Amino acid sequence: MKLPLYFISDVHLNLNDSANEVEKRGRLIEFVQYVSKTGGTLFIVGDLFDFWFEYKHVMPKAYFDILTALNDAKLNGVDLHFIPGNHDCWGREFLDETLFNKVYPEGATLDIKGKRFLISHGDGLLSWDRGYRVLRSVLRNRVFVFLYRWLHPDIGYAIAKNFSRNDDYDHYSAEQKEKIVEELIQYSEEQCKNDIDYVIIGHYHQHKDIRLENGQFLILGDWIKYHSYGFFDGESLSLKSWESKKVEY
Ligand SMILES: [Mn+2]
Repeated sequence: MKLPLYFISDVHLNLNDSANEVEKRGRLIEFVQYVSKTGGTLFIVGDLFDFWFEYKHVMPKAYFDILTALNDAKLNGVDLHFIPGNHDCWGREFLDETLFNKVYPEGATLDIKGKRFLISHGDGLLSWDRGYRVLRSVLRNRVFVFLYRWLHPDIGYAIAKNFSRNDDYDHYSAEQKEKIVEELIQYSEEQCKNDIDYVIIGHYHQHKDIRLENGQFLILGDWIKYHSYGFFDGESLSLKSWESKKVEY
């Protein structure tokens, strides 16, 4: 595995070109260009796209700028690894073979430099997510995907866009957020008792770096509010916020 390792999640790239979206993309491309200079491995831990659905011969053109930046980084020697999220788990050959070096549909457990990493998007982990876990298995079901693929792409994307519009990523109260984090810490503690050193997830749009008794737990934040990324240099794991580093190179 090429070091250093970078981890990002929950960019939620949209199909529109609003001012916010343009700013978000500019920032992300700058980050990807930075990674391209340092080299290493970039893990995208889900929900890079607010919606990605790939047809046999068709893929969305709205993401051209990001796809190009990622491909440039790859041509420069950066390895690109992808853990699909709940918004972008419908990739096919383009994501699996053309863009990414490796895709882990169910998350990854990896041994790197003597540390055992557990990396997953993190959706469906909470005890009260039971209904969501059923929905999740339907949405990832082969029959569902097969049928959805028969919709005209413009219709398929319009439906998804509509769904996503109501998806406010920061609608939990402070109390609810705390409850979520508490439960996720319990989950991570369990994992770290079972020989995992680092648990890294996204999805919850919270920005947390928590030292556990037997390990460390990162919730990666997002690229809507935090512009955050996990960083492992071979020695230690940290959670950073992206500040423009243009002047440094
Ligand atoms: Mn998610």
